[in-house]
Amino acid sequence: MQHLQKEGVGLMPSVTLYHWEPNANSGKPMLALMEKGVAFNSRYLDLINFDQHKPEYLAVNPQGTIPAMVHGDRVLTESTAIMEYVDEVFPGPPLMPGDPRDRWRVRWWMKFMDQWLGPSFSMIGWSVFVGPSVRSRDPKELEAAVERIPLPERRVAWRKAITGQFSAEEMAESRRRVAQGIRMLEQELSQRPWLASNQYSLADINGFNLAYALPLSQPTLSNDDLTPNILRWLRAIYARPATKACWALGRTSLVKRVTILEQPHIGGGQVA
Ligand SMILES: N[C@@H](CCC(=O)N[C@@H](CS)C(=O)NCC(=O)O)C(=O)O
Repeated sequence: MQHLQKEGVGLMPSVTLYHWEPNANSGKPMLALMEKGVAFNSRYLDLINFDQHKPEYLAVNPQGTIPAMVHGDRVLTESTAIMEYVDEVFPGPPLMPGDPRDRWRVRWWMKFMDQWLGPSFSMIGWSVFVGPSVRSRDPKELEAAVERIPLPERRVAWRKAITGQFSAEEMAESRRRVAQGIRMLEQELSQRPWLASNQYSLADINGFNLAYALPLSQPTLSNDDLTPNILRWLRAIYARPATKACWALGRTSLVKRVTILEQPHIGGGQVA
């Protein structure tokens, strides 16, 4: 599928993005490209179908993780680094602020989300969505699929998701981090319109990919009564045309959760 926006009409895009849903790591470069108005060939890999471990994709990224972006003869991996590349290489609205302290804050939040908060969101997502999505398949086929995964740590994550064996301790730690992350986001967003500066930036793109479904997935921790600044911020990002176009590419119930943000008020007592 080809996404031709402002600049790319009539031209073959020089960018190909291999991605899954507009969610977490895949959604970061998708949304950055769309915000910049960069045309790209979209190559959807069905993570639940193990497309990311098939030879065609391993020829692009031997680690078998998504996303990956091809720009001309360059192959780029690591979602946050790809976003920074996209912002620097292509024209369009800048997604990094000019002030050095704001730039530091963008990078601080992205590191925090990528290394500390994101893996906890991911563990919860894998235990409630990815694992249950594949569990009913033939166990022999599943084991063969897991054996083909190149990275040992991803094999471990898949096995735990399939068998529902994330330990009570690691799930409790993930829940603790999500709760703390929500408090930190609320505090930061009470100080300025966007997460890291007064302009929309890569930190907001990164954060939205992590937090877009918070009022649905953590209704007792994040709602209009308890975290009004997070809700204001999520709705402002969801209202952007690039976000709407990006999330329209979603195919699963996972990303359809974003429509909760269309509700004008999500109260503390409301569990959707
Ligand atoms: N640090 C990498 C992580 C990439 C990654 O692990 N992506 C996940 C999806 S969010 C993946 O490819 N999982 C597939 C698998 O483990 O089989 C990035 O930010 O791009």
